[in-house]
Amino acid sequence: MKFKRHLITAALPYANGPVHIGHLAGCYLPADIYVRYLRSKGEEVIYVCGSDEHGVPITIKARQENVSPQQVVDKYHGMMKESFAAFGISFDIYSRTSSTTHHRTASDFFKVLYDKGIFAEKVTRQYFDEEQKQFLADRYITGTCPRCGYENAYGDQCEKCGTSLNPTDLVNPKSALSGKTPVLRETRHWFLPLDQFQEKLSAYILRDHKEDWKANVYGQCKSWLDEGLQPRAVTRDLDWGVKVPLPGADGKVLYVWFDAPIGYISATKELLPEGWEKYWKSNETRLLHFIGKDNIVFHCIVFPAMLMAHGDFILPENVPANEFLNLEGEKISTSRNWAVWLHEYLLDFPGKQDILRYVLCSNMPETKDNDFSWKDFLAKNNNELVAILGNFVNRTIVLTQKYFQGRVPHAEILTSADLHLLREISAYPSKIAGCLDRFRFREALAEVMNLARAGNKYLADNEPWKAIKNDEVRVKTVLNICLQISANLSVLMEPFLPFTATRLTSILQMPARRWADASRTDNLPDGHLLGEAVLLFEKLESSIIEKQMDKLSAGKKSGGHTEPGASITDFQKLDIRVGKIIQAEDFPEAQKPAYKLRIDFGKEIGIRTSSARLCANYTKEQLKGRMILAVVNLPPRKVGPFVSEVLTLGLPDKNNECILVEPEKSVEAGGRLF
Ligand code: B3M
Ligand code: ZN
Repeated sequence: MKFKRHLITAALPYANGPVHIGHLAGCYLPADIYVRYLRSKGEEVIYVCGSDEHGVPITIKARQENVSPQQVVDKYHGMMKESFAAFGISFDIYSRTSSTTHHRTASDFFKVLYDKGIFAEKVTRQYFDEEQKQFLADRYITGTCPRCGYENAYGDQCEKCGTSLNPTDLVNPKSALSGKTPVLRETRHWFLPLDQFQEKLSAYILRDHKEDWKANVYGQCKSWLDEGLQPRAVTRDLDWGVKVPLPGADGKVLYVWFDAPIGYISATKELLPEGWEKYWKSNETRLLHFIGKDNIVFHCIVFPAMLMAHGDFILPENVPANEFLNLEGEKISTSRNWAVWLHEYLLDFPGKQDILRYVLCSNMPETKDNDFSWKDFLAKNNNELVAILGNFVNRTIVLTQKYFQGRVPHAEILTSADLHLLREISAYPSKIAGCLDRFRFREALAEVMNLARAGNKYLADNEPWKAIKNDEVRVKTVLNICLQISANLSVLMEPFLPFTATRLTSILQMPARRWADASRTDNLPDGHLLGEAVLLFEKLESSIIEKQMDKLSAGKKSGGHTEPGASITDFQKLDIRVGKIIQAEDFPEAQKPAYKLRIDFGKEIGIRTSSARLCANYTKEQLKGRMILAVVNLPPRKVGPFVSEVLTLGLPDKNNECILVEPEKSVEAGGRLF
């Protein structure tokens, strides 16, 4: 191979929600398997990823949750990072695009293109919300679809008929911020002239990578190229993102799809402040982007065009994109809460991450959309992991403990069937590697299981539990071979089932081995002492299906994922105090009816402001003098023109309107809830 090192990336997930199985199966798991395989071969490789913290999805979530975009990304970045780590996704770095390094890198990248005169500057007319005084991103405009008449189509797409739209195509456009009809206003933006890269991109994709890119990826690229590429705006009117580094560009940021892929470069810089350039600027580096199919055009066309325009960086060598994973026959949907969330799985199946890794890999949507179902999850655990892999290893270890005090017996006389099996065993690493090199993860995993199957068949054919009565020599040979298979399995399963591989290595008391070692049949020397036998997998009860299905349909009704459990220290972080309302005023600027309160929390905390939605149950007069509870150590929140410093606590009445929480007996203002 002409490459000296590998730079592997997985799509930067938007930090606007937790991670679900669709994310994992789409790119993080295949990339992780691939990276672990390369490491096992002793290759020089880094795996970089991070949170995509810019763009409209984040600002939408912030509005929904009534917090700042920074609060949204802080919350989800932490949560996503934890989930990935818990599932053994072995990033060398998991960074984030709000980092200073990223802002500088993205801004410099833009500046290089600008100085080279790459961009076309254009003034266009875009929808503007006069009430909110801001330009509207496509997703913030709804209206009637000109194609099918659906009334809630978005400015970029009608979700009913699938047509992609421009905001100006909508009949009766409305701003999602104010509900008002927006007006068209002129605004200036910078465009990347993709049309000027048409020829270079065609050569890069259609000529250089026709053979090695996956058919689904190549097909999408070809149809884009056949249609003819158009210039694309790379800036937006938004106040959240990387600022456009030009004078007079106030209120403008880089389009999220311009800055996000540069995040791969920034993350590498953070990981290797001294050594990052050899990864991005050397032809000896093989750059691979693992992504989902909705990101193909950005990674295969837009980002390569940016890299070509810049000139300093290498191009992606391959972009192994997966299709989508469905759940119980339906599209996974965050908004409808039709998903299996990783943080919830961890609570329901602690320590069983490898089962999910196994099921997702064996159903990976490599060439077409695929389905995850709980019934299949149960079957794959019980009939494959337990019955084939676990059972083989367990029988091998238990019999060795029983007959040979846990020491590897010497292989005595080899029959022709033994020799045949040994040759078969030796061929597995290259067979599995052949699948992985072509990004055929399902097939690769199936081959690992075939090795365990071969072991089971060998045990069944030789019946050491019977042979022990009159032919101990034969049993020694049989168990030696089974132990060597187990040792090789621990190496070959590692990319797929890293937790189980670690457990098996410790049962075998085997020192670390590389991929190539798995073609040997002497990884465990004669007389080597094994560790304690523990089960690698356990049977699951069929009741888990019903439980998980109930959870799915309940979640669908409530329409929100549950958050991970809080610890007592989480709770103790909240400073909840009793205070006395000293003033209540109308708050006409609030979006929903509310009062502005001034609350006295005693000497230590003093007087604080709070915006509170209490209008349904209390008049201003009724509030004055009342004792309330409030969280006093949250960041202050801007509510329109007013700064709300504390969060007043309440309970819902039957109309879901707020009732205050009051101390049951008289207490001093300032007391802390415990
Ligand atoms: N955040 C979209 C997504 O999560 C986008 C990927 C960026 S990769 C540079 O699907
Ligand atoms: Zn439509």
